[in-house]
Amino acid sequence: MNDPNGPIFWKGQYHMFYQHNPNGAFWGTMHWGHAVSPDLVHWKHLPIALAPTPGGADKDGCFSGCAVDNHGVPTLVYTGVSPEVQCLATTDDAMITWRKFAGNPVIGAPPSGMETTGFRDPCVWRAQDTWYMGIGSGLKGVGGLVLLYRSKDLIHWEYMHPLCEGRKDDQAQGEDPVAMGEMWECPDFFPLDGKHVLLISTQGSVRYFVGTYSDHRLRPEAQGSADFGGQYYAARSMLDEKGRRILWGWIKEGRSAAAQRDAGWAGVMSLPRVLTLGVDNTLALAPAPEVEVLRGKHHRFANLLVTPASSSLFKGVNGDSLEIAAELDPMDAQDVGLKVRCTSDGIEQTTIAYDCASKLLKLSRGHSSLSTDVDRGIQDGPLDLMPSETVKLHIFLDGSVVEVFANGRVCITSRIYSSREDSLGLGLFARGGNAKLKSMDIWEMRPISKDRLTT
Ligand code: DQQ
Repeated sequence: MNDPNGPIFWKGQYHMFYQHNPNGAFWGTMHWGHAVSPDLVHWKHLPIALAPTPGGADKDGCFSGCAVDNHGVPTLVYTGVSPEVQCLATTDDAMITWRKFAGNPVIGAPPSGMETTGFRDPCVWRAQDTWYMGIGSGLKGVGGLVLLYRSKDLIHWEYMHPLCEGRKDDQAQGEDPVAMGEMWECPDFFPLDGKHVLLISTQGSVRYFVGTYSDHRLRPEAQGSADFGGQYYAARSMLDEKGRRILWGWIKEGRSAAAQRDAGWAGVMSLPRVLTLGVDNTLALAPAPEVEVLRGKHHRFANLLVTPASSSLFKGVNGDSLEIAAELDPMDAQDVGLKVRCTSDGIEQTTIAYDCASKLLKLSRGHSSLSTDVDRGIQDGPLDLMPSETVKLHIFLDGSVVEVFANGRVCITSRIYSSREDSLGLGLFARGGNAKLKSMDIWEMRPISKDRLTT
């Protein structure tokens, strides 16, 4: 799988679609896979929702898009290729069999006169009696943009203007809009806590713009990265029955194409992340509390001094499926953090640490694996602590997946491929001074596949 597509809460269930190649663990012949869940945690596969139609507008693939409720009719809006055009498909309440609109494509080309870098991944919403569609695009040498269309019926669309462009606002903030991505993929646009948010995926990461939406244009007032790992991409959100804005992302692989084929699978969906606005209109992300249902055996530690000499691993606490919530006071240490997926001799280990001088949260994979065929770079994100603020890490380990949430505002999603079976240990470390572990809760997580739900 790759991109999440059209997540939608429908008749009491969470539906998730995703870019899927049924022919193997490699990208190609894009279909829409489909899964359903009553609780965001336990999922059941449903039949493939969309497949390319030979000779049709999507003959070369059903690319990313969204799902909307069109007055009671679930409707998928997606990009057919090639060329990139926008298509519709509908179903009934059961959401099993999808029928493509006979008049596809509903938008057959970008606005005339525009030489776009791409024209795909529609995001559709309704305001009063009008539908709006943002389409991911860009202009070579200028920057990415989202093209805005409107329609009364989802079928006849009129181009308006860009919803948001890389060029102006980013130049004002000193960023080179071309370097920031000449093609904005997978736009996702929604209101949040009194502002509007646009997410786009470009240059390997998901960026957000938070701002004011008026005259059908988004004027960004803040921007940032939804995740700093560089392995979280093409994120899409949904609104659930509780009014929460929930974000899903595709977690990419960090191993060779051959290893992916050998494994028989590639790509994985992130945990659901609940979005809110943080201070200064930044995006705050937290794991959905529903995930707590998988918590098994619990361990707790508190008030431990961590010194540069502390090197032992916690006894009796290990695993490759752990939830860890730790609060650390860096005191006078230069950096402080956790070692995870660690062998007792320390030969394999992954560190997640706060570097006080550079004010960076760092996930280091230099020793994550003895394999030479996997990603090993350091992934980092800026975490500027306020005076007296401690480092609060919320970490999920799940096989090769690591998802880190720091202080509610910085996420790093990564992949590590331990080669030793005993890379399961957990420890703390500090360098350049002493730090304090204020508290740490660890839960061994139960796999959903062995859990109670069978429907
Ligand atoms: N993946 C899809 C495209 C999208 C890209 C194709 C982003 O629609 O732009 O699989 O990962």
